[in-house]
Amino acid sequence: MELQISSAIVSDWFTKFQDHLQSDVVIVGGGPSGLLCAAELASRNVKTTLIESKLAPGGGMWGGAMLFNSIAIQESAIHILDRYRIHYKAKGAGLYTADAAEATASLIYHAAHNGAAIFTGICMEDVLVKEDRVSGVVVNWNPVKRLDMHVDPISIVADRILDATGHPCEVVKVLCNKNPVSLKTPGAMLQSERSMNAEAGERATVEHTGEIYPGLWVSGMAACGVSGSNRMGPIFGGMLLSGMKAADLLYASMAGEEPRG
Ligand code: 48F
Repeated sequence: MELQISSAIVSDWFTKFQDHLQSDVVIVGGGPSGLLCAAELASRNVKTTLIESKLAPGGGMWGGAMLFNSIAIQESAIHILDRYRIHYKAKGAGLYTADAAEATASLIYHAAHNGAAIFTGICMEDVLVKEDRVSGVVVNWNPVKRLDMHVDPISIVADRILDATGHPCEVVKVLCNKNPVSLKTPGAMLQSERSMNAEAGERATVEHTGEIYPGLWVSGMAACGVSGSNRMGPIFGGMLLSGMKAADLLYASMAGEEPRG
């Protein structure tokens, strides 16, 4: 019995990983924007891989604000809560709250259930750049990185990578640190996140969601940070709208291609 249990797990995981070494889209970071994008793309039959460095996807959504695990969402994103069957309560002035655990769990469930391959405990440490285009990500086990073990990574190939790593915007950072690139940002360079302004930040997150360098898209807080926009604090509508916009743009960029999914 023990042998069969081990064999089932090992063969299942390796088959999934092998199958996703080449994907249509690789999403780095399983916060709200990355998860929503994964759920939407997978539901459109796009072969989607999501890499999350922690054990549980969800990013900053679990914690709400200061560990108060309720999240605030504005009116313009309520249709997404309806779509994902997340309960919410009206709080006046166009604001709503939802239970952070229910909301986060629903996004994770839908991403996985719709067919995105989610790999946890794995982090992106570099990108593949070929002919001035990002064409994949270089990954390793997060514990390997944390223990500072000298172990080489492996690569996952995809024509489209989404940086959904939140505040650290790690994919864009590594691209800029290692390569002389010109980004589609103000000043053509990596900007840094500005202080909190909820309305401006929410607007900017959605506005700056898009392709920032050939083959590399940004969403959520990463879209905000790389464009030098304000953080928005504990309101999540912009993250959901950004994930939806990223999915729409990525999907549109594949027009005419045969999805692998
Ligand atoms: O930060 P995060 O939740 O990203 P987001 O979708 O949402 C931001 C909000 O949670 C909140 C906010 C708005 O209310 O300001 O912060 O933009 O999730 C990012 C995920 O990326 C993972 C990280 O563990 C987290 O779950 N991540 C970060 N770096 C890497 C990574 C990496 N190098 N490789 C893999 N995953």
